[in-house]
Amino acid sequence: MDHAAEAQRTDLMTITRHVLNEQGRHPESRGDFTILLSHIVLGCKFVASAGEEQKKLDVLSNEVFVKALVSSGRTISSVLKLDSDTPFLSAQCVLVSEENEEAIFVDAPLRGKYCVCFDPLDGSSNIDCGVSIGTIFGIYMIKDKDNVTLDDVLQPGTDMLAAGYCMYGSSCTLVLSTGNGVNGFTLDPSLGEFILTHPNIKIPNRGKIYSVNEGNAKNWDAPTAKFVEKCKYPQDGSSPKSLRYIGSMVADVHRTLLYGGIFLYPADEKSPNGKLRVLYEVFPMSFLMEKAGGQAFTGKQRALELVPKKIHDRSPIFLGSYDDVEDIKALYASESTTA
Ligand code: FDP
Repeated sequence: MDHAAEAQRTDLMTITRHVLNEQGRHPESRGDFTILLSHIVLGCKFVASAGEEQKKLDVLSNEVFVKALVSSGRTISSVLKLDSDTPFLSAQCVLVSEENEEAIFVDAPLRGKYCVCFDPLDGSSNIDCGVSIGTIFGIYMIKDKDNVTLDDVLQPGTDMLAAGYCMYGSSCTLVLSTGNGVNGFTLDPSLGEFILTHPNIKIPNRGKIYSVNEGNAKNWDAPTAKFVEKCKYPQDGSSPKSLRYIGSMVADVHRTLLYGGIFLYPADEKSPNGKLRVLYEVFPMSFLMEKAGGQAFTGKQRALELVPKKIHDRSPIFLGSYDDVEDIKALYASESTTA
């Protein structure tokens, strides 16, 4: 019997144990972050197990995450991607309305010191055909507990403390960074626990895949068009890259993180800010990419240095392997010098 292998197999690193270990690196910590995260994990488990429900899965996910976060007693506000008709209000929340998309301020008795920005079910146009979809989240610390405003969530991505996503697919995988590396956990349905299966994920420096909705190509700017042209017809003797585009951000980013390459949702003439939302798509995924050794760029700057003006702002994004993102940065730089 291989005792070392057996010992490893039975030494289960659950996500809670992992976060508690991380907490040990911050002696001042009182465990609030661990509690908050365990509520996010609960929301993910619920969504993963929700099969044929009466309610649409995206509506249900909204409700689950809002209630899980409010009841954690560790959040002060949450920003969600909401459909105009999403009925999510719970008794403990105040709704701050900006048209139909709002931030929720948690009532004082349940208030904590964290802001959570999340998309409870990203890629929801894929629900009915069984394609992998996911929850994306980013966590910040509030600035001043006695004076909480929307500015607490309008912070640059560089202020983010932690970010992650949970992908609901052939297996349920939660990828998390609390600032120190990136780790992937797979839900073991028999245990009901996320177990560390992908420790210390590092994205390859260069990849063989590009991922973009090429249906928008006629409206792209010159650097994006040139970049994709080079992926298909490289002039340096390298092989052409493969195109893989699922159209579900969590699935496309997960593949990019594990296999390398680049995911892009660029600006185009019709959508000068691209499509993806800064607070709960661009920032968390950019944070994970950087922590895994990759890069994230908007076409103008490092993505995490953006400062959103509104909670549902969008931004173009190019993220993935370090060298692949360097290539698109060089194309934008040479355009600005020739312009
Ligand atoms: P969806 O519209 O299905 O919710 O921002 C949401 C998103 O999916 C991302 O998950 C995905 O990467 C992107 O939109 C796909 O957009 P296109 O259909 O325009 O390619």
